[in-house]
Amino acid sequence: MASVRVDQKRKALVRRVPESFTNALAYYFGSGPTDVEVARAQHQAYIAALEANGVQVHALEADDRHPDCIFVEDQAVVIDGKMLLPHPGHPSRVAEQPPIAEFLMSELEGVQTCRMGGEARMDGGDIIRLGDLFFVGRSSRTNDLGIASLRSLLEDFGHELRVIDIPSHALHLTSISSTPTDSTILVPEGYLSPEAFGELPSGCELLWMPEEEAYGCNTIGLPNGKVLVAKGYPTVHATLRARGLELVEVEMSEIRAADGSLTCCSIFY
Ligand code: CIR
Repeated sequence: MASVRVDQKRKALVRRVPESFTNALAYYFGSGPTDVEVARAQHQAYIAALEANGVQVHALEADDRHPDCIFVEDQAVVIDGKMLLPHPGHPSRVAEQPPIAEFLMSELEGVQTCRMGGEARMDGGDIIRLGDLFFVGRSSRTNDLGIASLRSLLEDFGHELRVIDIPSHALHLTSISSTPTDSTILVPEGYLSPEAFGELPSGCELLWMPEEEAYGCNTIGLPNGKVLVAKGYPTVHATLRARGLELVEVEMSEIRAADGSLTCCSIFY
């Protein structure tokens, strides 16, 4: 989940791969997963990598009625002890939310929870956080009413929100960017303009990657200072290593086939 700072990533919620995973939505990076057992093995390795690097993981059971249910990031947004339950932007994904919301409400006892109403739409995958500065993608899944709802939550904390228009050849903001550290944003050429993020706080930098490594720009900064990355993106890896970061690589091919990236598969809380 891209809405918590690196130092806040102690616990994560994931959801197991359903038998129906081959029916997951796939229009961007992938043309659909073909092998559920391989996807399960990759997902298990992802969980193991989080656990080996300081994250306590809870896995919810899969729900075969929801092929995209592993992509929990889209379903709940936890920010500094408060929770926003977005109305997911794709109708087929709306019913994935209740067990996720129920689990988080019991884990975060008494958490202040806002639900999105009316025509507001948002996928959690449209949010990234750089320290206490937030960016949200206006995308095919996230509309202005959804953004207004996020903005009102962030105003309670005094956190700034900047809106970025996501081009039609990308699904979410997290599909094409991430913050491997609280001072670094990875972003591919060919998707966003250099001005899209605005002026960054001092000491922060935008790292532009080649367009063909767009998928590799989604990473997870781990609480022990290492960075979880997808296998196979040499410029992303070399750029992060050159900044002294140690990488943990996981194979994501079958999850990418469903347009899912590393951050999509967890909610940190
Ligand atoms: C979907 O289209 O909704 C899923 N197949 C992929 C969701 C990926 N989630 C994310 O980027 N946060």
